Amino acid sequence: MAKAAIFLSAGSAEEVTRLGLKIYLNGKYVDVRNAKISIFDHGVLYGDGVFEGIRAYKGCIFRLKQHLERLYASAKYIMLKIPLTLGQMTDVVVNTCRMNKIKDGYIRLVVTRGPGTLGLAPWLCTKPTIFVIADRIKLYPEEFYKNGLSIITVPTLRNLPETTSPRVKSLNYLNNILAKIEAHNSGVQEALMLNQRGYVVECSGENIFIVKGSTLYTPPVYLGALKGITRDCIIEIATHLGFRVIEEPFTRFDVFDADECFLTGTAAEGIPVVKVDNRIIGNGRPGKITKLLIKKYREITSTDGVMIYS
Ligand code: PXG
Repeated sequence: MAKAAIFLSAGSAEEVTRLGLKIYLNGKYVDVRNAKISIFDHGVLYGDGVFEGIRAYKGCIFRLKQHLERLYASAKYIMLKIPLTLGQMTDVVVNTCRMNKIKDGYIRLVVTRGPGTLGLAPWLCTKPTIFVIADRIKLYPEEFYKNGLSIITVPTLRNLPETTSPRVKSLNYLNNILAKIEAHNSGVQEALMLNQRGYVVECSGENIFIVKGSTLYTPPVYLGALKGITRDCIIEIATHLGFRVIEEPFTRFDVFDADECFLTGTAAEGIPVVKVDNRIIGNGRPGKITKLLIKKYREITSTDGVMIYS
């Protein structure tokens, strides 16, 4: 069985250095070799920070406003004040893309609590660390889109809403990383994560949709799913095309019984799922509605966004 994982890769550390990437770090654009942060940074010591993964298509940054709004909402939840306005952050992201001559790429925006002491006390952290990486993207193998993914349900649960809100895109990704390892060790590409009551929540780095007839179902965010920007976009597209979209809890039974299934995320876009826990979904091929929505999504990504080059 294929051991391939869904991954985003900028290559090895050497390759990245060779590319001469310019990184935005705390107000300066620095060469990747000089993009260094303190080992006392609470982002490193405690995963105390937030991040976003954003895409650029044909010189435009897709849904930048929504990503930044989510970043600021995540930061607010963890009581981390980002020392840039949304407008300033927009300029930083655009400039980082420009400096690296990005037309089609992946942007990683990270804000941490900043350097502090050995001890949790976040109020001893002097100044948040902000960095932005804008790099070319290595797309997922086309065969995933053509033939669909096989995924499994993993024992690791999605972070529960009763703990730190799973709506926060925080630097604490351990649960999802464990889930990813569990899937990888079973020879599949993604992990389906449930909550404590057995409801389907999402995958380790993507939201999930199932299709029954001409109705789409996706778990409501209150179950513990991230409010994915891609998820929202797919809901808009599907609704516009006249499909019903229902956000309500469902179980693995509903997934096995679905006609179609697909995942959504900034990196993966829309990706069909054809097998879950060794059960074939629908007819075992990417579904018609899935393919239509992925196609429409791709059309939108290349025509809508904040321009990098004027
Ligand atoms: N759920 C989770 C848990 C995520 O981390 C999504 C859904 C999709 O959200 P967007 O807004 O992208 O549609 C994510 C986002 C990666 C990678 O390398 C993916 C994410 C985060 C970090 C890395 O594939 N996912």
